[in-house]
Amino acid sequence: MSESCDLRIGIICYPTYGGSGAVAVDLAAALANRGHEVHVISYASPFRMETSGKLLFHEVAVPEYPLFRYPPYAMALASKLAEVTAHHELQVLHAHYAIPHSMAAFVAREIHGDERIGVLTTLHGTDITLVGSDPSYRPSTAYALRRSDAITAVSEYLKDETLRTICDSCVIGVVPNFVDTVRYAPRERMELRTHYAKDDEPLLMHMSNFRPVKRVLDVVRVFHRVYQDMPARLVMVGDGPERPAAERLVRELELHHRVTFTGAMPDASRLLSQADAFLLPSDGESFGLAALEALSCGVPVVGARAGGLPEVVIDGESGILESVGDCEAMGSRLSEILGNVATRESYRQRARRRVEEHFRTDRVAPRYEDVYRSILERRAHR
Ligand code: GMT
Repeated sequence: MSESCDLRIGIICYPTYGGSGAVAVDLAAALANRGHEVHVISYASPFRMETSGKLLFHEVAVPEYPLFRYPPYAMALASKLAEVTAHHELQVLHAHYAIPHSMAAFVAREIHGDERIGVLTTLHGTDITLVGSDPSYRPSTAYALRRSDAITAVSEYLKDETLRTICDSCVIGVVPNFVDTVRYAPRERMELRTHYAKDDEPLLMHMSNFRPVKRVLDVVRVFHRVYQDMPARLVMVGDGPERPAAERLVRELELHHRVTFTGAMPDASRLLSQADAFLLPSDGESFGLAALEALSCGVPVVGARAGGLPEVVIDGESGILESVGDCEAMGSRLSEILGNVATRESYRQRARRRVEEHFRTDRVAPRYEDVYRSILERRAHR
């Protein structure tokens, strides 16, 4: 285990429901619990952050001005970072999601004028695969990576994509995402489940921001295939651009009495623990945090063999992975599992075990501490 105690760390993230913000905030809490002083900096308080003596939040104010068609958030962020760094003597600035957080961190270091401060960039996915690789952002993303003292990616897949598309000379470590195994835990059947399914009806679940990458229409098609074999139910948690199309398909397939769209939920951990399977057929998920949360609840995951998901879900053990779009294979294999009590139970157990062995917070947080310490050691000798 790494040495514990007292680093002063700034964590920069997006505060919204996206996975990168959730990971950043959970890491901040874990580091604070391990004795570090952690300052989270963003334009709004992240949705599930609880501050304490060791865990503080600083809001970036972005003033409006008629001249600004696009208010320069990165500059306001750099100013706030410089102020917090000076005031709290931060040693490391940890940018979650490269754009524009890493760039703002270098500027803050220069404003503050202390070359010993380290900058770590953690890549989460779309900061490389969608946004960072767009010609509008690619050169500045590549520059941000080259200037970071260390770069981590949440999966081998994302590391390889970054080397291939943005920066082939970068050195990138892989630190996987992690999950709170107490909040996301297997639970007995609860009253809550009866709102969505009867006792003998398998309950399938999907949870996302309903963006095209999530392939929510495939979620409906997989469910439709399962429904041919058994009286299952589907709960769709979240909201986003593909929701109307998914609702249309549900009606076309006459599944509307079997499917519930709940909209966004700030904390779906209890509901997730009531599911019999979690569907995440995305075509380019760099990691799939929601899949990890499902596994932690003992819920097997059905998804596509794409992106970083195969690093999270083991096909035939903790879930099912098929080619992108092969809803027939995903649905028929899921039916077999759900139709056999012993098989279903062994998937549940292996799902939970996989998380306990590889993705527990107390296994992953020390790896970030190691990265911080090695950065600081290198910068001390500059
Ligand atoms: O795509 C999302 O759901 C949001 C996005 C984000 O940046 O918040 O998620 C990315 O980061 C998550 C946390 O590391 C990963 O679990 C997701 O797989 C990743 N999304 C994609 O790669 C599409």
